[in-house]
Amino acid sequence: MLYPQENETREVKDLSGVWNFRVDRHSTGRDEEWFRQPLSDTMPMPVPASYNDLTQDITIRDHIGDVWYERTFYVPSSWRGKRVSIRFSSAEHNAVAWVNGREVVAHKGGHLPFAADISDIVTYGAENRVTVVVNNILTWDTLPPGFIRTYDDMNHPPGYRIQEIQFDFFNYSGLSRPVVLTATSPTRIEDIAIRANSEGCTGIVDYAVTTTGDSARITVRILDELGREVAAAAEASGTLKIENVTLWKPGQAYLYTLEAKATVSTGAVVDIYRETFGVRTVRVTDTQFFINDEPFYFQGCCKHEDMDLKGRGLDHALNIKDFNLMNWIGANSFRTSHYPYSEEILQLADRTGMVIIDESPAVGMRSDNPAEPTYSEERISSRTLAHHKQVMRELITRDKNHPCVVMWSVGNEPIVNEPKAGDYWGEVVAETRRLDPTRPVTLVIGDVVKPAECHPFQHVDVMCINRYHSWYSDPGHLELIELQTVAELTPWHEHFQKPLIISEYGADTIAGFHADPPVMFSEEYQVAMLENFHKGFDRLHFVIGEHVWNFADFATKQGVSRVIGNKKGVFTRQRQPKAAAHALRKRWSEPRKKI
Ligand code: GCB
Repeated sequence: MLYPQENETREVKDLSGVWNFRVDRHSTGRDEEWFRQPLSDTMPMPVPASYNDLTQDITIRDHIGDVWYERTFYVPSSWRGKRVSIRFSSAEHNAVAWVNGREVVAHKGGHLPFAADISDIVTYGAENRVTVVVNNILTWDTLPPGFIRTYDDMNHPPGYRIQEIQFDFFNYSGLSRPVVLTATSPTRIEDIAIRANSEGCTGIVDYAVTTTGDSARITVRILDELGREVAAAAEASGTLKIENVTLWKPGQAYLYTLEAKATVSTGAVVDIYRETFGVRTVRVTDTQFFINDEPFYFQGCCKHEDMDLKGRGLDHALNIKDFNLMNWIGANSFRTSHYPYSEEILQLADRTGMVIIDESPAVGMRSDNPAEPTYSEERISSRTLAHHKQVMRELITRDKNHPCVVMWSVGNEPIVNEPKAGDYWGEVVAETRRLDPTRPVTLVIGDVVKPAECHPFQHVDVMCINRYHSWYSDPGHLELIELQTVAELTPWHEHFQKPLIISEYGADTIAGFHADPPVMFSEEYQVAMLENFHKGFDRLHFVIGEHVWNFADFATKQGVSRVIGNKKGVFTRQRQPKAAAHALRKRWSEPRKKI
């Protein structure tokens, strides 16, 4: 699914702004067909934004179920005869949309785009209405999974229920990314797939342009950053060569543009799309990760899409600040923990040379009852697997052309030691590889098990392991970290002969709390913890990366171990540095030495 683009053949109308919003408190809206008429009893709500933190009403923040969004929009008369689509960049987590009372699209799963052709439904030169119901309920069949716990006891009112989640971030919901209208020719470029490699000084660009509508002749050309044509062809698919290619490198981005044109039999150019891409190679050995045949060491922090008030809502100012902070701290990469981030974030990464591990929303795949298996028809089932494969398809369809994406992460911290974990993750990894044989695949694990008990890792290219020595285990004992890191990680490499990234390590830290000698939750403790981990990493030749948990403090569900959210950020939620940010900046600005 191509990103909405405005050019001489395509128009985009952004529907961002203040929409009408109504919480469906008794789940009656679908039966009462609220989409038929303008919504009543609404309140204003911005799009894009998560709605949860924007009112003073705790029942809206914690609402379980449907919420309704609606707005009117104008379709210009000049769009008559065009293919008019409505595109939602994401809705957390399930949505149905109606235009002028007619259902146009239903989508399962958050964080990924969906669209509908509404050419025959809209009224041209007049006002139209879009209504969207967004549902935030998570079940064992969704990603992330969750379940509704209903109480039947004296301590809870009749029918009392809560949404149980098994992940550590707030279940923000709503229309968190833009909704746009697009107008293109009915014959149009539907997709462009680009795989760009290099051989010596030559860039090898395999491309395929697909169209819908009447048959069209496709011509393509590749432009460099100065707009000079460096290759061209008159076929919809093929291989193009770029002589003296400039590679896309970490921290030194270089983007080419593949311009595709669709021409119909009259000779008219009916559609143009310009897709940026980078030429780079990615390769994994048993101890290293190569980008352009140069060893790459991942250094950075895992992130969240998270901010005060707007939750997970797209915010360009925040994204620019985050990239500037990552640059300032010396980070060269991050993982989109624990779901696909907005397309706009990947565009920034492409442009700045930030390296991305692109993660699916498969987080919290664990049984709620240790006596019961995770992988069974009651929990993570064949239905979950089918949906997981569908999500990988949508993710790869969306992100395949981004040079910043160097690896897919199929999930975070599932149960790994049940024998069926091997089958489940084996299938997800195989599907991911089938869809994209050019990028390595990883899975992030957190459980402390013996390597032989970790069934999914036989299938991945790179092992990602989260470790919290001196925090969740041996709290307060900083002196154990280096020893435990070396002693525990070495057998993983011996067993699997694959490189390893420490994909999370960190300490909750309240900005402004100080204690020396260090005490948990103080800034000094966070610094000392990270430094002790680093001593361990630097002794291990197969460790190919360190991603601190987390870039910034973020909102979570409430619980006794969370003081107004997770405080493991090296920046506060408002993006001010804790002492750890300065310490990381020092480490990451110096050449890395392995002992
Ligand atoms: C983890 C999870 C992450 C949590 C983190 C923590 O292992 O992957 O989502 O936020 O630990 O702080 O506990």
